[in-house]
Amino acid sequence: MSVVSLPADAVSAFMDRVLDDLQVTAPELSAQISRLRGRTAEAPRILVTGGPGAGASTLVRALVGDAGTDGSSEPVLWCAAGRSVPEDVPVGVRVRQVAGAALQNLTLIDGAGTAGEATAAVAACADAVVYLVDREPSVADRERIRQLGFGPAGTVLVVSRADEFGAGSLGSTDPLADARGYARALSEDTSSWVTAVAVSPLLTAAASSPAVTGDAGLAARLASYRSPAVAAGLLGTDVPPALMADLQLVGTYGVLHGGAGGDQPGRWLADVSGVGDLRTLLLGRLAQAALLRRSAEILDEAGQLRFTASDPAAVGEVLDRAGSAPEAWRIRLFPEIARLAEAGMDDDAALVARIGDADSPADLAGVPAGSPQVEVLNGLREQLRTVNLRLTGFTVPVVETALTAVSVVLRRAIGEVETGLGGSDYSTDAGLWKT
Ligand SMILES: Nc1nc2c(ncn2[C@@H]2O[C@H](COP(=O)(O)OP(=O)(O)OP(=O)(O)O)[C@@H](O)[C@H]2O)c(=O)[nH]1
Ligand SMILES: [Mg+2]
Repeated sequence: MSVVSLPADAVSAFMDRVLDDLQVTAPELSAQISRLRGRTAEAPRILVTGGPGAGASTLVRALVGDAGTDGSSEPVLWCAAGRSVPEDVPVGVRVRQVAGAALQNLTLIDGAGTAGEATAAVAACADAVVYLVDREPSVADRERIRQLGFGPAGTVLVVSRADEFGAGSLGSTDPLADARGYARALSEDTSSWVTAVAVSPLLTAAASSPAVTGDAGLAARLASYRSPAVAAGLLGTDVPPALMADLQLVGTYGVLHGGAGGDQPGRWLADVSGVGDLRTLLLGRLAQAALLRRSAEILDEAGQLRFTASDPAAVGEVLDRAGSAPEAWRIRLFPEIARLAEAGMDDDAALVARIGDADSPADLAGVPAGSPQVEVLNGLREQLRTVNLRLTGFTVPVVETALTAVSVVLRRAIGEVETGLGGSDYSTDAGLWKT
């Protein structure tokens, strides 16, 4: 399942526009409006959690670039130094600010294996989640992922400790490659997460440690370990002290495979760790999902402002105009997908995700791009019929809310295509895709 095809820039610009309009219309509410503005500007908050000991803290530190290892077991929110600390951090979550580039566009929350109500409070202040497993995701893992409630688009599954995957370095020729293959297979399960990746944060930590970067002889030693005899020797009791020291430095995986890194073992370790690829994912697709979720929350909160404004009608007008903008329907549909997934309504979640992802009337109608308008219209009517049928059958409130929103979008699309067919002066101002 992919993220709604609305560029992050368009979402941010839209939110700014709505808040600007509100500011002009209701200057007396500027304190509330600037609080909402602050939330639109804040970096996405990504919760990192998973099964006990799956490697969440090590991964967060690898992403943050923090070399410390104070085995603390309380949740920690890591954010950039020099920015204001988020206001709504739950009690019991420690805040750590870090200088440097790593957290300029990302805030990470180490969930520290919190369970029950504590998890709910920590999750409530996050926008998306990275869920770690160090083996096959269990039924309990899947249940936790569902309960976290970020929906497939807001969830990345990480197969962590990948250098030890399966039987580890002494079991398979290349456990990291096995872990990557397994993660690729897990990626197919789009009803639970947007994708799955394998990482080995311990290798990232090794890559940047001064002991590795400052060891001029390391590359040559790693090259000399590339023999089956070394692997067999590691199982024995009399491992030579120099080899033992290298095992501590770069781990079993580094010793057995680091020769592949040539004269740049540090860079090789960082590359194969997969943490860089994960960072790209967090700053890309997951940040996009986080932005949509948060924007929907902010629009909901902005909707409440009409009750406190001195001119409620004028504020209502601004909000109605915003609500009919091309960006608004996709932002609004987005959290419905997560709610449906949380309720176990995977088919409905997939339907809403497909609708929210559509970037043309043909796409929405489920017909090939460039199809004649009549076919687009028939496709849209067919979609609406299916949705209405689902609505008239047995439904639960979460399905009713989501599908009602979908049927509004479909009816609007039908209206737009019909007007186009009628050849009348079709106003594109109200178009679902006109930005
Ligand atoms: N081999 C290997 N070990 C790792 C890796 N990442 C973490 N570990 C080890 O796994 C153990 C648990 O790591 P943590 O980062 O504390 O895991 P956690 O999920 O934060 O654990 P809790 O918060 O206690 O649930 C530690 O001994 C780490 O050194 C990795 O990439 N490879
Ligand atoms: Mg931890």
